Amino acid sequence: MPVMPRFDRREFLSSVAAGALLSAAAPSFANPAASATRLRIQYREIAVKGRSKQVFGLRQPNGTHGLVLGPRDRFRVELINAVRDPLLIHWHGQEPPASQDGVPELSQNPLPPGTAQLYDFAPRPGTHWMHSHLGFQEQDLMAAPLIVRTAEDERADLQEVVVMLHDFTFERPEAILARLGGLTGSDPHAGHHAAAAAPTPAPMAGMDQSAHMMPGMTPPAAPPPPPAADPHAGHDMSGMAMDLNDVNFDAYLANDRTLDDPEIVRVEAGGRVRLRLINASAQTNFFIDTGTLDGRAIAVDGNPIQPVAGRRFPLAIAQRLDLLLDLPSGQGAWPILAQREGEKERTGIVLATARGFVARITDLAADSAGPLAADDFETRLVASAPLVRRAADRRVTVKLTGTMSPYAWSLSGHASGENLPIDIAYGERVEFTVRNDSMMAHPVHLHGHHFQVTGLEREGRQAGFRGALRDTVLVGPQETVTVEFDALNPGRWAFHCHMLYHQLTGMMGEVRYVA
Ligand SMILES: [Cu+2]
Repeated sequence: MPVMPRFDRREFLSSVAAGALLSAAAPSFANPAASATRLRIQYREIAVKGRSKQVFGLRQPNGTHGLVLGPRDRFRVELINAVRDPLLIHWHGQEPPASQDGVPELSQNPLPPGTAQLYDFAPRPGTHWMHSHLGFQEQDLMAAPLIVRTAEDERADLQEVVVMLHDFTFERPEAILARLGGLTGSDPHAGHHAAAAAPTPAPMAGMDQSAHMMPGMTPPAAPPPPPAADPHAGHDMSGMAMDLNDVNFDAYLANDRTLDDPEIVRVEAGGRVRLRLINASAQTNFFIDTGTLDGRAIAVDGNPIQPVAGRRFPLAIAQRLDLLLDLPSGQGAWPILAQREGEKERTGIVLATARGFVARITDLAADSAGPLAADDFETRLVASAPLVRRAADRRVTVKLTGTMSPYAWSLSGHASGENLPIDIAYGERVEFTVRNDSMMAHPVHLHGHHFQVTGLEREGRQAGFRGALRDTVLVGPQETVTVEFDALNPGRWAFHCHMLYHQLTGMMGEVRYVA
């Protein structure tokens, strides 16, 4: 059952009390300085489709949500826990020392309520984001943009627009996972290792097809889109049904809003816009649709690429995409939409000139989108600054396995024994071959590093290429994706599927530097 929004004055009071406690909290690895930007995790209320819900926010004292750094700035943040739960924030796309990566158990302990922590490292440029890596907090919007601008960005004559996408539920995420059949009775505050180490959930009584059809979930085999759109959509080469979405949501948000009340961004006629798109969804892949505007993709996951033209671009969970748009010279309004893969549901914002007429946009597209993993965008990408070519010192095959029923997933770099760390050594060129043996696509994320995508095997066809640098790559059902990276950031790093409910039910691994 949906939970009624909880919100009362005590939330504010507890936040104030938490603030008062801060002077007593000792940041553990550096002294807080006046130059640190304060980022306060607090409760906030948002209205979605006429109904309110209390969610999390990460705000600076001036009200800015998240963080934008300039080319000469250090990442120097005082993170303040002003909510009632322990929490920890991961700086997705950054390459900090491992102790500052914000993953429970691997990097540091969660921050108790009323405490603060200083983070201080050299930031990596690009469009990134920050989010909780603890329990279900990310689903309740404990996430915000993290943009690091370059000197070139500062010189560019264009308008930057950040668009953050979310899937949104009025339900408690714990209830969603319980209905999926995963980790019943789990502790939402448990770190990922607790989740990964949990025994494989036994099939629950009643977890049959009908259980899968309960409200809030899609049938295990999503109906394929109209054949005219894509004959292979929804099926792999053998005709087996693939699963596109395993959780339905109450809404899809772009900068916290739905299309019945979208954000209208004022733009100049004839101007140039750089969209910095962030897919901060827990469990939803999107296609970005620029409508009548020709777009040029110029960066993925914060890494510049040779421009790729188009009007429709895939954006998997946790990935980022930077698009350049040149606006026509007259007055006008141009929706930028994000459509959920496999479905008609969409969200978005509107770019509009001062006198541009903004027409109402429905939140359902005319046609269902196909599967993201069937798109060939990845193979067309070329990194602006690729890795130097060299032979791999270490090759690891990583298997993605799991099923919807029972709802249990795993990621393993070992032939036998799961959830064992993958050992690498400093200075090595490492090649991961990620083989997806399941019927669902998984956006796989490596912390603390950016890898180059160098291979894709799909439907029996193998392509080797020197693709984009990324920190998150989508591996389609029955696909194999190869990535390479240089092991230059020692420590223990999370390596996992970025679908929250997969991660919490076992698709979570570790990459570990050994001497
Ligand atoms: Cu997954």
